[in-house]
Amino acid sequence: MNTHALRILLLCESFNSLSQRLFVELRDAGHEVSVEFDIAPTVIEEAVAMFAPDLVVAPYLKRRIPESVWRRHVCLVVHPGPVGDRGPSALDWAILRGEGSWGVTVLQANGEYDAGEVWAHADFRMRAAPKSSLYRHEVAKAAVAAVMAAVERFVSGALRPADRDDAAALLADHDVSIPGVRPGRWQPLVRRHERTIDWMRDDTATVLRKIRSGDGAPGVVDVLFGQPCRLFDAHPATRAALGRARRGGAGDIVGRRGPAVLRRTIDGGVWIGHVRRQVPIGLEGTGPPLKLAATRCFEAECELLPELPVPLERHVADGEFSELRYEEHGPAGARVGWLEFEFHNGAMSVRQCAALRDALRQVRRRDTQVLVLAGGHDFFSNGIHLHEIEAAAHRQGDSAADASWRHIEAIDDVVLELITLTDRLTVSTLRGNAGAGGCFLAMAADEVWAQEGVVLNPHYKNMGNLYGSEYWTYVLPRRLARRFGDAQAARMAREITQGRLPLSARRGLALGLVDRVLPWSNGSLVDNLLAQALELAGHPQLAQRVADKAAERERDEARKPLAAYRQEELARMHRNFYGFDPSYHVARHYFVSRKPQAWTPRHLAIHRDSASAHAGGARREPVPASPRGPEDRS
Ligand code: COA
Ligand code: THG
Repeated sequence: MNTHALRILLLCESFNSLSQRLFVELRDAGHEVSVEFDIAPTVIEEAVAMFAPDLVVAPYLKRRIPESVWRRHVCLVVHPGPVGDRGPSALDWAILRGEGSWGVTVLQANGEYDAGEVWAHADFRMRAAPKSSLYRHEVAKAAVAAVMAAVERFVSGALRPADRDDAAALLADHDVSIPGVRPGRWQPLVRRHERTIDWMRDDTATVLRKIRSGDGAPGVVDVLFGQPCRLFDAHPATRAALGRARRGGAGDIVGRRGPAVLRRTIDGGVWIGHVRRQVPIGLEGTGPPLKLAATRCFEAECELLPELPVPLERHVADGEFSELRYEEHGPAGARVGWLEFEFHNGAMSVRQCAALRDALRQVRRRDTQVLVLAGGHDFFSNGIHLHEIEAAAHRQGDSAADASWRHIEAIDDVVLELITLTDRLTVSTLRGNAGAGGCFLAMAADEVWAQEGVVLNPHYKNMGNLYGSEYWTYVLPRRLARRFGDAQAARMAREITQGRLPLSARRGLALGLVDRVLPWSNGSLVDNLLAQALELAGHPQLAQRVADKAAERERDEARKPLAAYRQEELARMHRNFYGFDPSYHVARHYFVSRKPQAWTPRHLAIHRDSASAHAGGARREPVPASPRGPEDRS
């Protein structure tokens, strides 16, 4: 047990990826962590009074921490900018200005935004990527490093922030003018016109910078097919794609591929993957403005555009934008198939599920010993596409329930394809987070390898008590049983799915949900993963493992057919979709509309849980018994 365990209150706008990441890291480090959303200043005051935290950390907060709180507690704000930077649009500006390096600063809240004393900071090199992607990778990693350093400083009794001299030197390094540890460079909120694209003037690099700076929110206000909308998810187009597209001038839409439309710029072109249509004035009641694939949002218009497909098997270096990509590595007999599916936000529509299922059917005919399901760069998968489903509620002759049903059948088909691939080993590699059905999709493979820092949410309950499918009732207990035996597995599966807390990759490893955690290294993650997959493919015991796997599948099928698991899960899902209790539909509507929450869920706000408040005790969570057996436990 950590003798310096602190009670840490996380204050955030919502339980987003950064908040979740800090939550799991702080808990893994032995601290007792509770969460409160910024509902109102009085709610924050109440939470602080109930939890009596040693430390308050604000990873994602847009409003002021009340004076009554920061005067009495050390409140550390995580600012996604380097020392000296201040303001609400830090990363947006860094992208717009093309900064080469950036950072995260942990500073103490006081009466002025981001002007308090610096406790820790960490820097990173910028990458040409959307804001959301930088936020999920570089910012999250730097934030963890800086928060951990600040917490250590707090624990070690150095209750003062970094030495004033130290901080002053840092500020000088960063060319900040205000002396005396008073960071100075205030950057205001990015205004709409600062991102507006001038298609007649802006080159491809500028267009990409503008769209990336506003991704995933608030997007770039523009017009497509005469309709006002916001643009997201932009990728540069290759010469090859432009050569096959319709002719046209800058600003013209000249082709489509998968979710995206191709738009010419003055010196090339960009793919625009996702858009949010502005709801016309007077029609606000017709539903929330949803972020959807561009080709889905403008279905009729896109039918008139040439489709510009690319083959599934491609090398990454060709730079072609596409959701699916496959390549092979290694010698015959020890070959690895590498299948990436880059689905925006990890959300999987019926179209995307079908494409992935077809890709799996195609690549299973290839002579490979290991198939890697590489997911996407930012997410492995977040399960069925909730925005698509919501959109169906507003389509004539369709409904959210019907769309949910189609989606769950489609993703189940993907999982089935994977489970029944018994003539080789399969590995899911998690380069980014996985949630809900996406987590169980990963676990349907023989092995799960995760990058350090990945956060898993292997549960559905947060989505209005959704029961879930994706054969989770097969794959989750199966995984746990291999490590802990049948009886334990059932209990742990219940705790994981009912507890509905995020888990770090390391915690996943301890629980048997993950088989390998890849530590940060200087080399590329993909190279590392590939090297390990090649080693597995060439392993002398591989043939035996594959034979064992096929035999296990046959035994499992005889004991209870996969069709039975699916049928039982879908019977429960049918009730969620079509039954009397609308919880799932309500939760989904709130999720896709990004409606502010009215309260913090009880499983996060443990200070509101009377049993544990003031007890100082750790939260209950799935605990694997010692692998040596229960008798060893005392
Ligand atoms: N369908 C559609 N969109 C999804 C999605 C899904 N299943 N999962 C995530 N997204 C979108 C969010 O709407 C958000 O959109 P944005 O581009 O407008 O920002 C974006 O992905 C990122 O989501 P956010 O919640 O901000 O990301 P996060 O990394 O901070 O949190 C999760 C990740 C998994 C906790 C959260 O996205 C979640 O709960 N997703 C729902 C999972 C689910 O219930 N799936 C359906 C059951 S199978
Ligand atoms: N001290 C205190 N509370 C804080 C911070 C602090 N709360 C979180 C905050 N830091 C994080 N940083 C900022 C910096 C600027 C703004 C918001 C959070 C900001 N907000 C605009 C406003 O309030 O008018 C609105 C902008 C928006 O809509 O995003 O400028 O250091 N006590």
